Amino acid sequence: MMKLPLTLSPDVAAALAENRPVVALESTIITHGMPWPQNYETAKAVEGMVSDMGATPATIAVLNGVLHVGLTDEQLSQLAQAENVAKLSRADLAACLAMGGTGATTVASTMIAAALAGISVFATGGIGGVHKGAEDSFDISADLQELAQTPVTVVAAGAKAILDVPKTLEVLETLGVPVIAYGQDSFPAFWSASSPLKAPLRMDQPDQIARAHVMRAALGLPGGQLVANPIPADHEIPPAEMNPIIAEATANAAELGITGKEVTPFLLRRIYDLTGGRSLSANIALVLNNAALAARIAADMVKLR
Ligand code: PSU
Ligand code: MN
Repeated sequence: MMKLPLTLSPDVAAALAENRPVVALESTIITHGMPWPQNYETAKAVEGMVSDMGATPATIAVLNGVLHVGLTDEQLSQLAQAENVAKLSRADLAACLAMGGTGATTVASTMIAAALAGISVFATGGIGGVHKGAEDSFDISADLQELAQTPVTVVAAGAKAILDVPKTLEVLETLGVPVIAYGQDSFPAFWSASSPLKAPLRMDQPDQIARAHVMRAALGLPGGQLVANPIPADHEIPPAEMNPIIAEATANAAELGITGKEVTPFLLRRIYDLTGGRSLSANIALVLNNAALAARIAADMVKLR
């Protein structure tokens, strides 16, 4: 067997060895989801939030053919400034490692790395899902399949309205992925705390989420859970304001013939421009909120081991 080029940072390795809580963090949000320097500042703030909440942050990326779980400040800063970094999903990970490449991990590939390292909880902003017009484009993120296969609980702020949210929920149901709204009945809609859609499941306590994760494994079920954590109320952007902007960004993507893995980064950039950066401040606030909840779930998870 070829040895997997997987490196845990000393902090992450020590926390895992001592059964202390660890929270995985993705890197595509840094390289493709936010502009420099806010991407770097946010990544550091999110790591800081996880630490403040008593867990160890493990930001994940591929650097020169090595899958890193836990990055140094310098690695993070270089990745945040690098141009044309590859976006690595499940399909790309082995090829990038085999060719000695560098790339940022999406939700799907961050889950894969986290599971390999022994990390059960992961915080991000939004997951990929079923794109609007998927009935023609077939554009469905590999993140959904990953949630069905890989045992990591992912804390996100629901799904963005750049996606077809009802279809995303249908696919998650088909795949048997538990979708848990935290502290409310409605499924949060990223920039808005609530939506007209009811979440399939609701939990009000982090330890219930941790117990459900462990219970699924005990049942012999593969896969993880999606925790949908509403954006803090003071950072919400009303749907009435976002919807026309999303429609415009989506139309621009179609006009320019953007397809495949370029779609999500293009829409995020375009929405940033169209909102004059307001989408970004909301995004930063919700990622921090997700990091805090993920740290609490991780703390409850280690008690169950
Ligand atoms: N949604 C966001 N911000 C992001 C992403 C999605 O609100 O940064 C990123 C995540 O890394 C996610 C990926 O896993 O985009 C999904 O891309 P695709 O739809 O190509 O699978
Ligand atoms: Mn896609």
